[in-house]
Amino acid sequence: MTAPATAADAYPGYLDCLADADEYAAIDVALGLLDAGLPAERVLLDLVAPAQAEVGERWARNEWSVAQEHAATHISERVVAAVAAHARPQPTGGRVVVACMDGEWHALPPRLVAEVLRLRGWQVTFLGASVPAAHLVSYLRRHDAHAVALACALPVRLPHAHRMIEACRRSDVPVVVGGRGFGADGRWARRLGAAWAPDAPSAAELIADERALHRVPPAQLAHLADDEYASLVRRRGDLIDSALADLRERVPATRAYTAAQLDSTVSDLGHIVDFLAAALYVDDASLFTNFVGWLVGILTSRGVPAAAVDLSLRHFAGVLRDFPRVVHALAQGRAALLAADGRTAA
Ligand code: B12
Repeated sequence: MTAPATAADAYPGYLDCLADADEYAAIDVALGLLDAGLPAERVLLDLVAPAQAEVGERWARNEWSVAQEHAATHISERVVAAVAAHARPQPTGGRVVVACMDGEWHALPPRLVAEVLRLRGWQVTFLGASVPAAHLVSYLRRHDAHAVALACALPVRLPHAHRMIEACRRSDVPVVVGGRGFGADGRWARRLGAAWAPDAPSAAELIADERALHRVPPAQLAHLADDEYASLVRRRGDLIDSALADLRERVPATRAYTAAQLDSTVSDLGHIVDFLAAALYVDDASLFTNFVGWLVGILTSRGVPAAAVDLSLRHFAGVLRDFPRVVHALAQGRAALLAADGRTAA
């Protein structure tokens, strides 16, 4: 049988390598494509990137455990390293620093961006996951960076992202942001006043375009003056405690939860509050409704009824009734829950 020459042909076999946790076979598939003449950029973006998205879908559908996801992600990282080592382009451009926002552990997506920038001639320093803002800024000051590319995969990190973007700006280094955390169309990047790129090739074009790089849209965050976001963040712990007490009262089965079940309930309640806070920060209820749709999918595939989420949304709406933007986002969230769950909430 001849080796696949296109990423589409190689994709099913490559996914099998990830499923079998066979890193050597996965590397062989990727290097085979390079040998067949496929550019390294295409191997990274048309093979490794969609396979990682599929890994996420399989985890979300509860078909793959966290351990299988970790094994597959580790292999993808090895494949990226092998492709990068194979290509070794000569740098012709200035230095671009690529980093994840503080608290952001999805390092592989910006790693792909970093490698594409390198392939296109930039000198790239990849700082990896969760870089504290102060350390990033002092790094930028010491190195003469042409631009910094900041990654955010989870919308919940947007308030941190904003602080980081501002901190980088104060050191006069142009910022480009990207990652699914900014929304599929980059709408939350525009809200924060940041230049956004949907993918690695667009990031490379933006970074090469001096005028576009320095044309920064103004942030649209006047709504933060109402203090709803800050109040919600301050009350985070109390909100989780009261929602848990409410669940225990209304759903007696939750009183018999194991420590692990209790942990994951507390973590889900934390997620609800954090996504709600992020939606308030960018003043966009759709950030919260997307999250609710996602959470319902995750829970139902694990046998947890979506009604439990609805109870907590109603609880928060009662406790936070004096906050109009919170009430609006929660109402939209409940509507999204109904749509996702395909039933009428009690
Ligand atoms: C691997 C993985 C992890 C690994 C990351 C390890 C690593 N080294 O990266 C680990 C285990 C750490 C992890 C943790 C979590 N994860 Co995770 N993870 C993933 C997964 C499966 C793959 C990520 C990936 O590599 N994607 C491939 C890239 C190529 O896709 P991409 O993001 O679209 O990237 C392209 C563009 O967005 C853009 N781009 C991306 N970054 C950047 C940056 C810049 C600067 C620019 C310009 C462009 C750009 O260019 C890329 C290439 O063209 C995704 C699924 C997915 N669909 O991505 C979930 C996913 C992102 N994770 C998810 C979740 C929920 C989590 C956790 C909260 C789970 C938990 N309960 O703990 C934690 C959060 C950790 C944290 N605080 O950051 C959810 C997020 C859902 C949501 N509602 O936001 C996803 C979508 C899974 C799912 N289907 O539900 N995760």
